[in-house]
Amino acid sequence: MSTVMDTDTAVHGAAGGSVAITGKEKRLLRHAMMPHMLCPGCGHGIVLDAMLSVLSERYEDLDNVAFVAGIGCSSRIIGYIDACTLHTAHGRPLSFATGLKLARPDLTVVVITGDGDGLSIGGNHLIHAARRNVDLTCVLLNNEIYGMTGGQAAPTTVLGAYTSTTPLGNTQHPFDAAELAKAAGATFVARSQSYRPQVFGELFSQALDHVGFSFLEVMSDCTEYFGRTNRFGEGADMLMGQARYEPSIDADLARIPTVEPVTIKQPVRPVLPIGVLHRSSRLTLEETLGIEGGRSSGVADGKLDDAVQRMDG
Ligand SMILES: Cc1ncc(C[n+]2csc(CCOP(=O)(O)OP(=O)(O)O)c2C)c(N)n1
Ligand code: SF4
Ligand SMILES: [Mg+2]
Repeated sequence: MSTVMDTDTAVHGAAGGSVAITGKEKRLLRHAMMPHMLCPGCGHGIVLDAMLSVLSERYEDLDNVAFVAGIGCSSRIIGYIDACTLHTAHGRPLSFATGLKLARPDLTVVVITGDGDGLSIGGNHLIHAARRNVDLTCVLLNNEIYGMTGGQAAPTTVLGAYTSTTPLGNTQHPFDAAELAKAAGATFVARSQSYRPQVFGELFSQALDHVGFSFLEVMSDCTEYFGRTNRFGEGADMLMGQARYEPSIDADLARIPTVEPVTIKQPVRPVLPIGVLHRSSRLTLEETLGIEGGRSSGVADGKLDDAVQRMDG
């Protein structure tokens, strides 16, 4: 899984090529961590590049931005960002991030997680972070597999997909991560993909601007396990497979996901809506706790809702 790259070519692009990080975002790289460990063609590198690009536009330095991640190839990418980074236990980044945000409400807190980290072992933490509406941004890189540990099936693996734990094809239905976050109470929900880094950048920016729990799912590709095992081709082929997704960045809400029928004989990746899927306002956890120093949700002039006021009285 390791590839030797110098710091000018830190992030892989499609087909085993590389995207040179030469612009403003280069200063946000943690050069001492190079070479990175992502496989050629891995979608996570494209997402890291796009993320650095947004960060370099928004911030002079990352002194007030903290990244929290669990375990996985996706979670690993925070190690390459020159910011305050907390690499925590598998599935637990949202718990650590919640504690951090309550202790330091002035910080911008970004959680990076994977479909295994955030939906499997950490699924419970995700729904409760969304329910509490903690003011942080959670980016979930969904490559439909556990990449780091050898390609086991994840809760997002599509029906029929071959993985190391489903050698005869997956027989379990996958989660729709965005719908799950929305149902659990996330106040900003969006989906993006590594195929369209600019769309990712726009949605990531909106997620950072949003006050409350923002959830951004990014469809990414594990070339090494998911791609190879299912014969989806090289990195470029997998990226082109994502072209079937329709972006609708300004088409707020109300898009019904069109999931193609799949059979368990032939794995087909679903076509899911891309863009902002949900946006609402609720008091944040910091506000309901009366913690000062964070951003205001603007709901009811920052006053607690009736139930909480009755409790106080
Ligand atoms: C408590 C615990 N259980 C299991 C593991 C092994 N483990 C490490 S990463 C991982 C899955 C990561 O999958 P995902 O979050 O989808 O990341 P990816 O590598 O696909 O980006 C697992 C099962 C662990 N590190 N700790
Ligand atoms: S997610 Fe897959 S392709 Fe990417 S680094 Fe991990 S094993 Fe390699
Ligand atoms: Mg994964």
